[in-house]
Amino acid sequence: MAHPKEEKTVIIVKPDGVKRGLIGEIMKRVEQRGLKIIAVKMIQADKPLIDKHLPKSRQWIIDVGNKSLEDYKKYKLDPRKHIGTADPFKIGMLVRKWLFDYWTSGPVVAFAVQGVHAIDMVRKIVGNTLPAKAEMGTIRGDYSVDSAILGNLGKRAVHNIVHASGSPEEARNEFKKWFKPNELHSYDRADDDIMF
Ligand code: FUP
Repeated sequence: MAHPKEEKTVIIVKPDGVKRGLIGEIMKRVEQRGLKIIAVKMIQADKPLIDKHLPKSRQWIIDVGNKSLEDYKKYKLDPRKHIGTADPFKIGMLVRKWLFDYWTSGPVVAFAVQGVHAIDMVRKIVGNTLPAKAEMGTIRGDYSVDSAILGNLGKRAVHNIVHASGSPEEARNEFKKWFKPNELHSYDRADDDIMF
């Protein structure tokens, strides 16, 4: 097992985050938490890269569909009227298709982060997947109110500014897809000895 200070995760500022000038703000929040940025790159993603990045499992697609359906339930709206179905798998498949357009609509900035409980800490900084549900103080909560219902109405993915690996397995896979081993750097942060 890697030392807790060496846990690594991937953050990707999505095209809306880049176009809104939020790259620096996102990096600042990561760095001020005591996490170390060990790689940074700007990429214009294409469809094959995003196809590799997005999970393909039936369960992930159903989970995405269910995220939408929870909102319809909460606001007592009928998903059939917006997107013609209430089937989580069908909704998840539609969202997966819209995600290609979103992810390739401009450059993204991928950065690799290392530090104590990096995966969970970064998820906390990023906030809930759906900005309308994200807490204030998180990136998604502070910079967006977009929702699944609004996205579906516009036949587009939710613009949630940023992606972050959700688990150690996801982080391992995302490192392979977004970075070459020689793109990851090693250095000491000056505040390391004081913080820990
Ligand atoms: P996250 O890890 O927070 O990015 O969330 P997921 O891996 O579950 O990814 C699902 C992606 O689908 C998110 F970017 C949000 C998007 N989504 C929509 O665009 N519409 C929906 O109704 C539900 C999810």
